[in-house]
Amino acid sequence: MYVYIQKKDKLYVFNENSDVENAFLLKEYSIDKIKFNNGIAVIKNFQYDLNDLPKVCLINMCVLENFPIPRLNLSTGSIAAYIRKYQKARVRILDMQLRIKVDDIIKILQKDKFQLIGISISFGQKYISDELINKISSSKEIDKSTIVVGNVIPSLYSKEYLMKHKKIIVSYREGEKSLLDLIDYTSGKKNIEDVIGIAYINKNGEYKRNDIDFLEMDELPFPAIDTIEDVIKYKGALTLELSRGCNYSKCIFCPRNHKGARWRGLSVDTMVLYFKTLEKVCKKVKKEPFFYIADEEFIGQLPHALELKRIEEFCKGIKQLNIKIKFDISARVDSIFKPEATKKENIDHLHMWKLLKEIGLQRLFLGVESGSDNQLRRFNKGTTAYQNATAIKLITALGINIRIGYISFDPLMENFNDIKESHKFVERKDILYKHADFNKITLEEIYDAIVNNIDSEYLKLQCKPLYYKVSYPLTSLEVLFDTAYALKINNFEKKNNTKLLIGIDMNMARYKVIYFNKRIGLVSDYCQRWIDYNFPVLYSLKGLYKTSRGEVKNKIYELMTWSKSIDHFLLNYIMNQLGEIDCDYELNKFAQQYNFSIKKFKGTDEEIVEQSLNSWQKIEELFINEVVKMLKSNVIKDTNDLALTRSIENWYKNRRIWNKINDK
Ligand code: B12
Ligand code: SF4
Repeated sequence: MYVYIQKKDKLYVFNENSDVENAFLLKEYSIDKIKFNNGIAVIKNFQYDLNDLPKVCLINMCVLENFPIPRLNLSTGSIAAYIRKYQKARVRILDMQLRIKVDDIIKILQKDKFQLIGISISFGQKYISDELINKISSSKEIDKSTIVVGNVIPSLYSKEYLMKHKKIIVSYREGEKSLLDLIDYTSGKKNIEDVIGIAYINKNGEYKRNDIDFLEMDELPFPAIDTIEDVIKYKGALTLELSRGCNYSKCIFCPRNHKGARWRGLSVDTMVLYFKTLEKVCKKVKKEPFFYIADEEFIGQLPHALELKRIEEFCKGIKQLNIKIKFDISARVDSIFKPEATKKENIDHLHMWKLLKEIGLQRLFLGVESGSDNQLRRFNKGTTAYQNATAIKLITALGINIRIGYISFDPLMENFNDIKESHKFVERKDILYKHADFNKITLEEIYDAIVNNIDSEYLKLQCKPLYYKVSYPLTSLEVLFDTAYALKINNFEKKNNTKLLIGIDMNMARYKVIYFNKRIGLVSDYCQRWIDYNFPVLYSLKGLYKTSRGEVKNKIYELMTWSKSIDHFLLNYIMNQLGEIDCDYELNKFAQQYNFSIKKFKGTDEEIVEQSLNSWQKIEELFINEVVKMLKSNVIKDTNDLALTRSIENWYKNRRIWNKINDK
C-alpha cells in the first residue's frame, strides 16, 4: 500500500517497505528522480493534479427484503483492490446490502461524477438493477459515465442484456482485468476492441465479445474492505476468497463458463498472509475472526500428493502464526471419501481434514444433492448415496460440523421414486456421528469402523436426522442458463415430442420449466412457495446465528433445526395427501407433537396441495410465535434496523399468500 500526499506542487509518497520506486502512480507520471527523506519520497515540482485520476464507482446490488443480513461483498471488493493495486483510479464502493437505496446511489453519482460506473448483478437482482440503470440513463448529470455490468446475471446472457440496455457494457467473466482496460478506454487510451472480457454493441449495432483468460490467483491482492464497519454494524458476515473454479466441473446443473472449469488457488504463502491480514483487521474492528470462505471447492481436487501437501503446508503456516480464527468452507464429498481410492489415500484425506479442524475449520458445506443413486447419476454428480453417507459419517466423527446442499425435485423425474428415496435418506439418524476422542481412537480405526460397519465403543451417533444439516430444504433444481441440464431437457423434449422449457426468467438467469411429471411439478412449485414465504425470517435468523455466540447461538440453532423438521415433514404430509405415501410412524409422531390432526383433503391435486400448505402453516406459526417470544424476552437480539422483526411482521401479514420471492 502506498500513501500519497499532495501539497500544491509537492508530492510525498510513503510505503511501509520504503519501496517507493515501484509505486505505480509515479510510473504513470514518469517520475524518475526521487529523493528520500526519513523513508518518505519527496517529489518536488509535481505538475499533475491527483484529483484528475479517473473515478470509478462499484455498486453491489441487493434486494434487501430478501437478503437482510449482509456479507462482505467480494465481487466489488476484489475488483476495487485490483484497481488500487495498479493505482489506476480512485474507487468508491456502494453496497446496497448496507441499506443504501437506488435513489441514494443516484444522488451520490450525480454529486461525485464518476467516469466509470460498475454494477454487480447477481441472482434476483435484475429488476432492481434495471431500475438503477434506467435512472442513471435518464439523469443528465450522469448519463455521460460509462456503465459496465458484471456478475452472474449479465454474464449468463450478455446478448439479451445488451439488446435491452444498448449503451452499457457487459463484463462476462472475472472483472478485474476488464475494469483496468475500461478505465483506459474511458480515458481515451484504449479502443473498445482492445478491452478484454467484455461484450458490447459496436457502432454498427453488432454484438461483439472480446476474449479473456482466467486470472492467476496470486495476481489478486487482499480484497478491499472499505465497507467492513457497516457490514459489522448490520451484523453481517466476513468473507474471503482463496480459490476460483472447480476441477470437477461436471455436475449438470452448474454453469461453468463464468467461473471456470479449471481450479486456481492462491499460493500457500498468500493464503496464510490473507488469513493473517483478516485476523488483524478483525482485531482492529473488534470482531471475532470468523470468516466464510467463498470458494466453490476449497480443496481443489488436485493430484493426491500435491493436494495433501498444499493443505498440510497451509495448516502448518496458520499454526505457526499462533492466531485463533474460525472459518467455513465448501468442498465435494469425494474430497473426503472415494470408494475407489486406496485405504491409505482415504486416511490421508482424513488427516488433512483433521488438520483443517485444528486450525479453526468450523463448518463444511458439502454438495450432497441427493440420497438416490438414480438422481445422482442424472446430475452426473460423480458420487453415490453410499459414498455421501460414508463421507458424512467420517467427517462428523472428526468433529467437523457440516451443512449439505440438497436438491429434492428436478424436472426430469418420471415418478416419485427418487423423491421418496432421497427424502428417506435425510431422515436417517445413523449418519451424523459425535466427535470422536482422538486419545481413544485413531484415524485408521475410525475409518475401518465406519467403512466396514463395525461397532466401536469410541464412536457414537448423534441420533439426529440428517435433514438438520440440509442448508435449504425442499429445493427444486433450477435449470440455469448455459448448463448441461438445459441441454438434457432439450434432448428429452425432442425424444418425447414434448415441451418442458417454456420461457426464461432473466431475473434468475434460468429457464421457466414445466416438469415432465405434472404432479411432481406441482409439489415442487408449492414447496418453493412455502420455502420462499418463510425465507426472510429464516435468513435473518441464520444471519443472527452467524454473529451470535454461546447460549444464544445454541438457542437460535435449536430454532433453525425445528424449522428444518417442519419443512421436512411438510413434504411427507403433501405426499401423503396425494396418496403417494402412507402416513408412516415418523410423520404421525411429528404431527402429534403439535396436536395436529392429519385429515384428508379433497379436490384437484392443486387444491389438495394448497390446503396442505395452509394447514401446515399452523405448525409454522407455533415456531414463529416462539421466535417472537425470544425477541421480546431479549434472548435473541435483532439487528440495529430490526431485520428479523420486519420479516416476522411480513410473515404474519401475508399468511396464505403463496408468492415466490423472485417473482416480479
Ligand atoms: C455468497 C453466495 C451466495 C449467497 C448470496 C448472498 C447475497 N447476500 O447476495 C447465497 C447463499 C444466498 C447464494 C444463493 C444462490 N447462489 Co450463490 N454463491 C455465493 C458464492 C459462495 C460466493 C460469491 C462470491 O463472493 N464470489 C467471489 C467473487 C469475487 O466472485 P464473483 O461474485 O463471481 O465476482 C467476479 C465476477 O463475477 C465479476 N463481477 C462481479 N460483479 C461485477 C461487477 C462489475 C462491474 C464487473 C466488471 C465484474 C463483476 O468480477 C468479479 C471478480 O472476478 C458463490 C461461489 C463463488 N465462489 O463465487 C456462489 C454462486 C455464485 N451461487 C451460485 C448459485 C447457483 C446460487 C443459487 C442460484 C443456488 C440455488 N439454486 O438456489 C442461489 C440464488 C440466490 C437467489 N437470489 O435466489 C453459483 C452460480 C453458478 C455460476 N457459475 O454462475 C455459484 C458460483 C456457486 C456454485 N458453484 O454453485 N449464493
Ligand atoms: S456443483 Fe460444485 S462440484 Fe459440481 S461442478 Fe459446480 S462447483 Fe463443481
